[in-house]
Amino acid sequence: MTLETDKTTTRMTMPSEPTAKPLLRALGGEAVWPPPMWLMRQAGRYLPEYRAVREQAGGFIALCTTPDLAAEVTLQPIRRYGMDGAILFSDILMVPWALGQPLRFAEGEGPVLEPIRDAAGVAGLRLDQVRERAAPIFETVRLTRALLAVQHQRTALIGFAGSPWTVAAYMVEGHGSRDFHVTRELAFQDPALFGRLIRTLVDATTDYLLAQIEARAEAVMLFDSWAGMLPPSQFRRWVIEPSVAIVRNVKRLHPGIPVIGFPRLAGPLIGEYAQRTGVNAVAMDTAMDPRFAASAVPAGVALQGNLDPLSLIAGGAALEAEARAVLAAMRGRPFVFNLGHGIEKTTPPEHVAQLVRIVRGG
Ligand code: 1CP
Repeated sequence: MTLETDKTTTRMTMPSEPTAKPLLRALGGEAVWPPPMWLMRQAGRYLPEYRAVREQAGGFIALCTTPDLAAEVTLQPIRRYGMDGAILFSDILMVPWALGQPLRFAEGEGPVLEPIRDAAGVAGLRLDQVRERAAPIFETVRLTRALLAVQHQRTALIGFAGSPWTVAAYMVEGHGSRDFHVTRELAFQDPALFGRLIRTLVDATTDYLLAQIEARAEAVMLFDSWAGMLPPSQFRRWVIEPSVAIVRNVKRLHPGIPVIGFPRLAGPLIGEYAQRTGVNAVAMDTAMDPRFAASAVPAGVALQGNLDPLSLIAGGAALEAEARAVLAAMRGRPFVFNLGHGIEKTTPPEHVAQLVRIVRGG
């Protein structure tokens, strides 16, 4: 009951004039049609102009912490396709980096961190340094917003962070993994220690998102890519509860900024996630049936997703059929067209243009 009241209040404080950006209208609970669209990982290696800037920057962290270059790659897909959303170019692992955990992006093998698995490791994290270390990322937000105001007035800027569970999984494991065994074991074996790590991440993530909003991000997204590997009891404890806290913290200061949650592979728990966390929108992964999500998630909460990125590699009739199926399932409700996971680096850029034509045609 309290949650419902909160949501109503939130909606009323959101921009609702017809001139508001389509993405913000949809996230505010309006069934905008044709739906606004953007794509997860829309800036990236499938674009030749991204590869050029990436090379110029030297490394991936250098790219994320050089505002001119990060703003430039954020805008590249907007220039090409006129997307309704621009997502800050950064990475979920920049929060551990800002907390002082050594991080590098190894060519061809993804992120590598010095694993944290004991009390000393957790105690060594520097919450007090997050704002200062991440300052160039907030500067990218400020710069991108200023450039959008001049060049692309209908495009809204989305800030983001990883959710505590997913970020903790990389911090404990030290790298990507198919099953994050070490992390899942630690959460069972030493929930007090793991809980301290999660609480540190709740605080760091709150601060990091607030700073992006202060730099004028217009919406924020919480990526929980590994939410789906937990049993329900652990999902409630490590995915839902920390997300409840972050959404509450953000809404307390910025009730009008919509929050998108992405509990990837949450399956039937998607409804409970939507109701408990109070997010304005839930991003559906590729495996989610949009019709199930529409029945499980409250009607005022927007849905986002969930085209299979592999159909985007295929293009042609396969892409058209898949995109139309998603559109048909979502017609009449607040919806943002997107992929069910990040765009693949072998995606032909012209297939993205084809998708934009399909979605804009309604
Ligand atoms: O060399 C390169 O260019 C590095 C590739 C790359 C890119 C383009 C990485 C390394 N991160 C990013 C950008 C990124 N990552 C964005 C930018 C905005 C966008 O255009 O969408 C965002 C939102 C992310 C988020 C992210 N990073 C997630 C959550 C979403 C998802 O895809 O599940 C995760 C899990 C990461 C970790 C990460 N960063 C990079 C890689 C290769 C990975 C995956 C590692 C693994 O588990 O294998």
